[in-house]
Amino acid sequence: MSTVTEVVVPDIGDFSEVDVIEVLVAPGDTVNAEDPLITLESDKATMDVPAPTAGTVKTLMVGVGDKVSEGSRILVLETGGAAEASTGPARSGAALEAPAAQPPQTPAAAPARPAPSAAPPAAAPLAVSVPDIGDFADVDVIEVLVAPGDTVNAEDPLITLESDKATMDVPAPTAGVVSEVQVRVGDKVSKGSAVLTLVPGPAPTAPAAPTAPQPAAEAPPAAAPVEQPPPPPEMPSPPSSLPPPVERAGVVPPHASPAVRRFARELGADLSQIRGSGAKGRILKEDVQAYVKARLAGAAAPAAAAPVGIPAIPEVDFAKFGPVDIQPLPRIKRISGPHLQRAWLNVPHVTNHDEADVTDLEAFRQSIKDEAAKAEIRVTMLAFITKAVAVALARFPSFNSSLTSDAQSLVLKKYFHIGIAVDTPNGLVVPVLRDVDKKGIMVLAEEMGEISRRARDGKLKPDEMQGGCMSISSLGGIGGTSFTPIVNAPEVAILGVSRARMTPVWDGERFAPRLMLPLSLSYDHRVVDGAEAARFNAYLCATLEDARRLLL
Ligand code: CAO
Repeated sequence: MSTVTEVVVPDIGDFSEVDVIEVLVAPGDTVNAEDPLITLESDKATMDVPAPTAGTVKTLMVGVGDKVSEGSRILVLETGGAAEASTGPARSGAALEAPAAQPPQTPAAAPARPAPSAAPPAAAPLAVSVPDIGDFADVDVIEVLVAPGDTVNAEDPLITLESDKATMDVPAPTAGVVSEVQVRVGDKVSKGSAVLTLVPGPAPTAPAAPTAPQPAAEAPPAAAPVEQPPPPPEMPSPPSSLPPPVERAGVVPPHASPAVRRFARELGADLSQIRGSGAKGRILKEDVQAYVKARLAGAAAPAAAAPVGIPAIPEVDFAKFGPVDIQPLPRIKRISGPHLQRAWLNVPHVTNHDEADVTDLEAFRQSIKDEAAKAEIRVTMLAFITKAVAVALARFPSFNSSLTSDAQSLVLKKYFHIGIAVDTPNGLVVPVLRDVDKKGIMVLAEEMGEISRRARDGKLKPDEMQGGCMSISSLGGIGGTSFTPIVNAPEVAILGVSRARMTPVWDGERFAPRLMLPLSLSYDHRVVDGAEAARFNAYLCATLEDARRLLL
């Protein structure tokens, strides 16, 4: 039996009206207990609100840019029954009755620090300790932002702490000069742990000490929604039409302290584009600086960057024409959308259409179906097509390549990994079958069944969606006569498969009924010429027409 649970913002200390900077789930998503649902950011802390229990998101009540406080409604979660079966049991059953019963996830959201005015008389050293950080203890010090001799303003960040759910700055309780620092990166601290000694003094007129990462600026603008990290600048081109690997999928938002986030925002740097060099990939102030420098020098804009100046589609108030309902896109679509657009804009696409006579192959497939079924393997045409693509890639190496970032050379791959687009309730994902050239049809069919099952259950691991040489998008089980798939860049070709149909084919004397399989090969015309593509597709057809060729 399923239970409906309303998830609300837990105790976030003294803070209220905190910005929602990321919404990490969409209606229909299944979540495990403790999975982050939304990310909040105050001027001192960034924190995730986790799922109190496993379940399926039914209704979402917040969006990026909303302001929330303790008790604000976030979403409705259906727990138990089918919802829980697919996601595993919640860590704590109590949450079923008490939706917001999670401990505060925002240890530093309310640093109970002395007010700036509480500074002792001038020159009396002030011991600064870790404020009330909620239920958390032994939290990592991930950054020490000041050194002895530094002058700080009240509220300047001194150190940054990080638990598994929140990143928070400990701010200066008053302006002054740091006389001694008592913590180091890597230390673990709890409420009351000594941080440093400060000799209070008048607020400096200049910006804070050079090591403090906060530029002296007014409240920053609201954070932009965090986009999915694109590929690093050295990658030949971004992922594309098909959903990107999970680590690019925005499942893990960029990791950075509030001070670094603020710093990045003020420089207009998109954190999602920056690769963190800190522990666990955390983005440091230096990473933001390096990124901005590189952008200014033009280094971060690869030759194949998307063209600029494309006119935006004008916004329309659809409600003027009739009733409307606005629903957020599922997460996978939000992630794959920008990659599809990048691939579409970057890759000059051409699609070659051909047809393979698979009459004999289908007869062979039918003949082995029962044998395979005994081993619980479902052999569909796709297993043969995948094998044939690997054979064709060996024959036409330019298809098994990627352009380098300067678009001057080809990276030719000596391995044969094929991505298979799988339709899931939340959108497309593209798991990759490895070393297809070394595997037989039965093994490929078995692996295909396994990865599609896990894709549909949302259980694929990030590395299972990486490293593909070419992708296949098969709509053969659904229908259609042809389509134009978008190349999954940095791959250079993708094969679209439509439904095979019994067709009258002229054999020189008469029309014969033949099962014809439509194959639509989209390719990057910078790498592949039209004639080469026609040859590749014809070779593929010939291979499928005589399965013995799969052995060649
Ligand atoms: N012609 C005729 N019949 C076909 C066929 C084809 N090209 N391809 C599959 N079929 C048949 C299968 O044989 C199966 O019938 P039986 O059960 O009688 O054997 C039935 O259609 C269903 O097949 P399937 O879709 O379950 O299996 P598959 O191996 O062909 O495909 C998978 C697996 C995961 C690729 C597919 O389920 C899927 O998700 N396809 C959608 C991919 C997609 O959305 N692409 C669009 C991307 S846009 O760029």
